[in-house]
Amino acid sequence: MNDLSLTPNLLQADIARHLTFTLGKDAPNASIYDWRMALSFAIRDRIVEPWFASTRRTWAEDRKRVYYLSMEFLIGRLLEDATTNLGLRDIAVEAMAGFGQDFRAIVEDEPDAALGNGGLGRLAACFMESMATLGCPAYGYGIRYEHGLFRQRFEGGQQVETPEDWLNQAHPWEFARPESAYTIPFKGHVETRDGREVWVPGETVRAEAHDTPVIGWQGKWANTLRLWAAKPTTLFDLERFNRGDYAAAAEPEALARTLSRVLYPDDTTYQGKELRLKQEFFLTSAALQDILRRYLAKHDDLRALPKHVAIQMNDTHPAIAGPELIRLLVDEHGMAFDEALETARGCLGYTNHTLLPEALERWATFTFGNVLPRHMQIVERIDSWHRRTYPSRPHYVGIVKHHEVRMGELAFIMAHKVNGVSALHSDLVKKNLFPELERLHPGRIINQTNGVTPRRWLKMANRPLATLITDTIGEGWEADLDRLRGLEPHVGSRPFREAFGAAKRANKVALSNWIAAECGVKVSPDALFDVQIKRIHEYKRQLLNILETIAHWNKIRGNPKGPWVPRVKIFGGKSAPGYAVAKEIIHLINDVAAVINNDPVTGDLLKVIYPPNYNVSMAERLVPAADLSEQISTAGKEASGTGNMKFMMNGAPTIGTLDGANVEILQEVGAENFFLFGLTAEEVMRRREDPEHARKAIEASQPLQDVLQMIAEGRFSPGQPDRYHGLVHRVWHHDYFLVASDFDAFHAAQGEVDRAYADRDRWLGMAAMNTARSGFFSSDRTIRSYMDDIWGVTSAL
Ligand code: 26V
Repeated sequence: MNDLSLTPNLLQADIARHLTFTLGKDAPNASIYDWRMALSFAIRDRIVEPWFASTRRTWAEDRKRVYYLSMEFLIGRLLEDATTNLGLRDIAVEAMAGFGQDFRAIVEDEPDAALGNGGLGRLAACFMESMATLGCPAYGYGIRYEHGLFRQRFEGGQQVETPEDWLNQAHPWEFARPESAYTIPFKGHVETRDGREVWVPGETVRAEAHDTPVIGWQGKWANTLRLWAAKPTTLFDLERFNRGDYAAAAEPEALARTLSRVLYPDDTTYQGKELRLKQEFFLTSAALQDILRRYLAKHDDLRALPKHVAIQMNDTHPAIAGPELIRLLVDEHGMAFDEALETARGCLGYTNHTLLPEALERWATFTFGNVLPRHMQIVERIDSWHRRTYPSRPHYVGIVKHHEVRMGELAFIMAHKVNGVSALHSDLVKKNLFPELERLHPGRIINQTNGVTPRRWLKMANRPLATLITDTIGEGWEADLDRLRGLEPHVGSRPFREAFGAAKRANKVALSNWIAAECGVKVSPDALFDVQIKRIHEYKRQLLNILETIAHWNKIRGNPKGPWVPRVKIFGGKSAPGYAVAKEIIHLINDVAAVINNDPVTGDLLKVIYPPNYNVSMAERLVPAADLSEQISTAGKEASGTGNMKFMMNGAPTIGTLDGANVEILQEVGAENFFLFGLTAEEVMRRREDPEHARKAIEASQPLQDVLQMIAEGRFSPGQPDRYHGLVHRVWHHDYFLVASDFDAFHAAQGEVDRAYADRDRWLGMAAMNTARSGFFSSDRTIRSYMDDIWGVTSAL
């Protein structure tokens, strides 16, 4: 609960005490790091009580718990988030000012916890916050990677990756729990003893828990994010050490630690790497052992597990949970196989986050059987059980096919509910990904449209707008986002629209200053800020955006005195280190930026900005300052998108295709407040049937021809004119993502954007309508729906 008795003076006393006794620092010698730690500990102290209270309540009331298993939690910074949710922000600002310290600077000193790649990991973080806000008893289980997603630099416009090092500094939000540890077995072989299968592992690793409390809005409930660190089971070879063989002595430790060393940075193409499979099993087995330990502390009948335990698999990465739970029930607790299978299914849910065939996990049976020999047997038994139980299953359907274990099919068969993440995507999961399994199990696939937490993405990140909202409709919208509809009657009033515009402008001024400092480019806060931030992927079509930018530049140059709307095109995002085409697109954007930003003819009318190392904290700066949200994926490819929702909440209309959750955004906000363009998912399929689609589209579009010609001639790479020959060739001849076919429609839609923006009053109305109608995209709505439709859990509040 919001602690009304806390004053800046009392908080100051706590901070001073931590500075002295926890950090051992004298105030005059304290660095910003010391102040941040002292403040973080003082805030953390306020979380512990509600955290204990929540845990005690869950035990006392024997509540069903949710376990969210995810290889990624992209949580970002925690200090400002915790302070905001506890309602202590103003007090913290004042307390720090009393020490001569700037709260903002301290907040920004915190490194991001970048334990995820993108959308899937950030969704897990938003879900954790919403589960805490809603009083849904829950644990998140993940891996405590020593190195999160790599840091990105540009050298000569090209992406260079360096290791990320967030644990270099102490992490004040976690509690190490060395007593909560489990042994994780790998490899070895399976023996039959007394008619039972016994796994004799070849290696073991220890999984040690590290707990981070996750505090909900107003501190009413707190859950735990439990991340596992890998430790050796045998500590250290003293004999080798004494012989002077220091490297060999530390070998078991080094080997074990590689398991939680680094996050896999490739969310594009699946590669059957043994270490990745080991990481997945490490997380899953530790989580399941912990779940069973907690359950057996109060219960003895494991058949009743589904009444008390809901386990959600975030994509197929933890899909080994099915076989592992069966193994624990059968091998360790003596349950019969079929009963164990049904018990496991009663607990498990599976969320699918992608249809891209190249991202779907399939393990060679050789690798799988080598790392997890017992699970290989269990998977085959699950598959034959399914074949027997559903005799009409077509021969080409199954978990094990062509010497591969297909994790999607495994997750599907082992889950009582399977969900997609937007209406369109869930439809495509049914029709294209699992059509046969959908027929055998009608009703198992459901939709749960994603959402984002309005506490972080509106209340915290956009204080000017949050203040205006509260001034207009009062308090309470933060945990009941549908109330934003109450803004609608005000959108017609000019003073409100102007206030909305003033809030946006304040954010744009702040961003312009940051861009000047970080990128050395001066941009006008009156220009239209057009933002595309997300992982770099061909299907997300950053290429379409930069090609259209060049076409726009050409138009301005053709008539420099025309009534142009000044634009700042902002890009942000990382490419997977091995994704050559994505890296080429990054290079092109930077090359184009260098030319356009130095063109005296276009000057302030067009700038291209690409700040390196896009992450959660950068998103918190960019989203509130955006005028236009770029959501331009090839229809049918973006499962949902969640950035699109953040922009909408923050009053940036979308220019976008009918893809993922854009479809639902359009439906909520109305066509008059959305810039729709491009082929639909069905049209995309049909268009691809014409092998000449790209050539025809290019030949029909003079602007596109000009742009491709300029790139091919080296206009943006004068030192190396053939730099983009491969890229241009691909647009002409291998344009799988239909950049050419959607180009003219996109170009025209951008013209519409200019016309709308030029009418300031009209634009402010559109922007405000986006905020007013964004209530549906709160992750609270999503979580309530998971609780009702999948988990069967009720709120403890
Ligand atoms: C795939 C793989 C393959 C194995 C190696 C590691 C790894 C890591 C990530 C992924 C892809 C995950 C798919 C993903 O991030 N999907 C995104 O999920 C968002 C949340 O549902 C959704 O909004 C995005 O549209 C979707 O692309």
